[in-house]
Amino acid sequence: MSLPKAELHLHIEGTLEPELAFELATRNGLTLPYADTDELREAYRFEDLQSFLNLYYELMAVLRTERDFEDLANEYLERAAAQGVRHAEIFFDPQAHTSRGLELGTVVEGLWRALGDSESKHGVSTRLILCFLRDESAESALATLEAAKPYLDRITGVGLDSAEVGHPPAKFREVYEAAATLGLRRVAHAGEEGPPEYITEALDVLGVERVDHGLRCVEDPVLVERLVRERVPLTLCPLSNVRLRTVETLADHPLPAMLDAGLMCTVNSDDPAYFGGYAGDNFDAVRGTLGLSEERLRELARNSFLASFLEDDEELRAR
Ligand code: ES4
Ligand code: ZN
Repeated sequence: MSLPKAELHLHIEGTLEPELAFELATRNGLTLPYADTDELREAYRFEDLQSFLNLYYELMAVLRTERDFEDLANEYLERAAAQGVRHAEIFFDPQAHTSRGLELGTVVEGLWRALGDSESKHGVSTRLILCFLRDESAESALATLEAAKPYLDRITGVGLDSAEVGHPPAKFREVYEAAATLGLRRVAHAGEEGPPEYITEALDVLGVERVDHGLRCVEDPVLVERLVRERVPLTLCPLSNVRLRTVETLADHPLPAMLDAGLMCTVNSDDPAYFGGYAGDNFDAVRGTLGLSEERLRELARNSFLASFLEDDEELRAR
């Protein structure tokens, strides 16, 4: 099945497939602590978000040049297009690269080499969303936003990711205010491993327009009612939730109940190279295991365009 859809929750660094990781390591004269792609794939058994993040940050070391970021994004866009993705709002983690000595320009220019002609080459329109690492300081986030100023013509919004528990949204109030003043759109991960209160805080303190994951809202009926009333989009990532053990099995995923409650859900892939599938694979999984009707699947696809940062005319063309 290849329903036209928009991908709204995708970390570009999480699209690094083992084959490309080895190719880039070789190209950059680096040695990975894994014998081959099979051995690397063996390491993709995660206990929780942190155990995944450890590998995610470790493997990023192979990304060094503009061309590396270009190749990474091109491979993603090609795979996404093959699964019906017509529009992709792509997260990237500048601090994970600048902390290794890379220039922010290397990352943005490299990604842009692929994103710049994605519409003509892959039939996929794109937006870039700069994410702050919430387990780094608020000062580091502010410095990152400052460093991004020369590239704001290519950056649509800001997000917040990495280790959630212990790093509540309010820690980033100031940088989100600054981002809003610069005309940037705002999203944040909340309620993936963190409590429902973090979702409320992301809305009230950071002014986010969408909540990434938002899964744990189901624990708080009053919050669910608010999210329904305000039509706040949630960018759910079912296969990610299974791999990071946020839900026990896919069959236990609350997506059907969330849709029945009237929440504006979207289905996305998060870190597809690590979690076993791209956007279409996530759609197939929820259709197969959760038994969603064709009508529900069409609703999810429609929501993905409505919740996107496309302008109305672009949105109509994309779907
Ligand atoms: C992430 Cl699944 C997830 N959660 C939070 N931060 C992330 N960064 C990359 N993937
Ligand atoms: Zn994510």
